[in-house]
Amino acid sequence: KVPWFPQQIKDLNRCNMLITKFDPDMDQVHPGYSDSEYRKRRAFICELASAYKQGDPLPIVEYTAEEVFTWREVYRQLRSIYPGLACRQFMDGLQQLEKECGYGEDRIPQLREVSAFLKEKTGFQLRPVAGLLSARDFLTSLAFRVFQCTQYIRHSSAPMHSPEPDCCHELLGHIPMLADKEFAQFSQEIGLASLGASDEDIQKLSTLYWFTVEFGLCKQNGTVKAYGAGLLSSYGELVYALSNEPEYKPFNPEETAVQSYQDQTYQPVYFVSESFEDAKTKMRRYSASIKRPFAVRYDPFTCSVEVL
Ligand code: H2B
Ligand code: FE
Repeated sequence: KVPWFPQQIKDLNRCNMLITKFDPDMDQVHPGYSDSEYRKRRAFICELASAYKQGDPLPIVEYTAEEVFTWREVYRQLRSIYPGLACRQFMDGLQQLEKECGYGEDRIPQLREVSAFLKEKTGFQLRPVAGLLSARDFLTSLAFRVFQCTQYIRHSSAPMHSPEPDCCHELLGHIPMLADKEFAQFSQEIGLASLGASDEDIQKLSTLYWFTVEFGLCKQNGTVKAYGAGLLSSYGELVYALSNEPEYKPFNPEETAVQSYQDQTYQPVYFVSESFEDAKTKMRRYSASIKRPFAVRYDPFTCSVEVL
């Protein structure tokens, strides 16, 4: 039996299954676990996301001075090392965001303005989400060029590390890449491949997503650069990934899809793509090999998925 999947963009209102693994209310090692003020603030921002329906204006959050302080620290540190370590597409996107979308260390950009910016660049739009989503629901939204984005910020005691996605991860790691046309297409294609896929195939696609969109490296002008958002939003892991310590393997979907991975600490292995073009071609071949009793096509005029 084929698992249910959304066919219209408004069906994404049903794709909101959260994973509580790294939630500060549940996870005793979360840096915010014993800070009741922080947990209250988180709950407030998460309620905005839970109440959101497709088509609503994105919620505006008035960030506190403490939250902006955390953002500033993250922004400063990361911004200073990007030029040598981030891929060209990321740098291009970030520079445009700085020029056209109010990115900088002094304020946390609002999802509403970032979404409008992306919409013009690549057709991607944002949707607020209350925390870590199930892999299926997360990947599914990519099929519609919708990126589910957390809006709360990490705890101020640990600006350089967050066990779960937060707005620093989304805004600094993911958004600049989603402003690139080719990368946007790559992301949507993973999403389309996930629609109605078996749990086993979702697991594999999720691992592929992990080693590309989150922790991917690519070659540019003979050097290896980072394009994965998990790297580009973590000072420590970004430096580590591009040192000569970790193992590198060439990106190859069949092999990458079954590699085990770490979500508590740095990755022991990273996959290097020759280029986005190359990664896209290989992913396409892989996706075509996934067995489904139907084909899907995205219709951008109606923002819906046709089942063929
Ligand atoms: N949920 C949220 N909110 N953000 C993510 O970046 C994310 C997610 N990534 N759920 C997903 C899981 C990813 O790790 C893969 C698809 O499992
Ligand atoms: Fe992410």
